Amino acid sequence: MAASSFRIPTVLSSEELMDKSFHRASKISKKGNDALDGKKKTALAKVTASGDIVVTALNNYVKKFPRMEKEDDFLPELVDLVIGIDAYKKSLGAVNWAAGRADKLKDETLRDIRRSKDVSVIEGAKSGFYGRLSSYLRQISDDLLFLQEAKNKFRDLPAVDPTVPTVVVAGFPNVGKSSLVKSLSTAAPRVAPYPFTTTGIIIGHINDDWRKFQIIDTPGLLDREFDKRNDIEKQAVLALRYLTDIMVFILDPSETCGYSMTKQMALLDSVKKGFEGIPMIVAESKSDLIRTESDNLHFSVETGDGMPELTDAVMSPLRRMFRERAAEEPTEES
Ligand SMILES: Nc1nc2c(ncn2[C@@H]2O[C@H](COP(=O)(O)OP(=O)(O)O)[C@@H](O)[C@H]2O)c(=O)[nH]1
Ligand SMILES: [Mg+2]
Repeated sequence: MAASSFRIPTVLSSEELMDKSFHRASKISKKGNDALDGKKKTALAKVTASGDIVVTALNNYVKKFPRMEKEDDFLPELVDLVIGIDAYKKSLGAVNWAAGRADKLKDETLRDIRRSKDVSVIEGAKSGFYGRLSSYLRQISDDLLFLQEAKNKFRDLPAVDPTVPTVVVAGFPNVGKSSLVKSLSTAAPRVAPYPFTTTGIIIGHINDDWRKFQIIDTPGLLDREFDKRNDIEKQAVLALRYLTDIMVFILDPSETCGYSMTKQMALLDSVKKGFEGIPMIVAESKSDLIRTESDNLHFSVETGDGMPELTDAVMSPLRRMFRERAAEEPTEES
């Protein structure tokens, strides 16, 4: 994965940045050939140190925060939902602006100090520098706070690779979703945070020869009718669309899950509406208990009945997607 949230630096507030830069400068004192020369060298060193601290920090934020372009492993749609892409880009732009201004200000101040032959002019240039530097930082104080909040929110985004074809499993609680995800995953699935949920999502990986797929179990997200959700939950469900390449909807005709088939069919309709345009495989679980005559796939994780057919139904379209995406990707050598 390319960018990860742990590489995103902690963002200092404008006051903290200013304090840091003042503090560094306050410790600097240089000797000169005479009083004027000493003042000049000290002022040059202070302005350089202060300016560099601010410019380096700001440039580092701009560089290390994800750009929300293709190579970032955050889903832009999720970032938009959780952080707001426009506001995010605006804040990064403002920080970039301030870095440029601070850098230019530093250079101009150093030039003025170098040319000066008067202690009071040197002092004036220096205090003017600090005044304008803190003014630039004050102008981006909201942006810095926004980015620090964004950093915290990035941490809660699921680390899914949007380039890897992904199957999402839906259905009422206890129909057998987790059992299926476990059975199809090559290694033990791991829990990843997901915005607005306390349970997170469970991501399993499927290694198919050299190819990799993801299979995602979404406790609490796709196990209730859409209309019955609050706005935040609705958004969380909608955002899931962007992770989903194929959906497997599980019906439990044994009803040992505790939900009647009528209720399960209603949920299926609701999920279908929310995920229009995304291919859906409807599969009936627990075929060791009951096997209906329906046209749906039938399977049992318990006995393995129907598993080859279900696996094939899931993997064929994933393999096709993998080939399509591989064809779209630029080659690595360049
Ligand atoms: N008889 C039978 N029980 C199953 C099968 N698959 C899952 N179960 C049981 O159904 C219950 C719920 O399964 P789980 O995978 O946790 O469902 P989830 O809530 O949809 O994730 C558990 O007690 C499982 O042991 C199956 O193929 N046959
Ligand atoms: Mg489960």
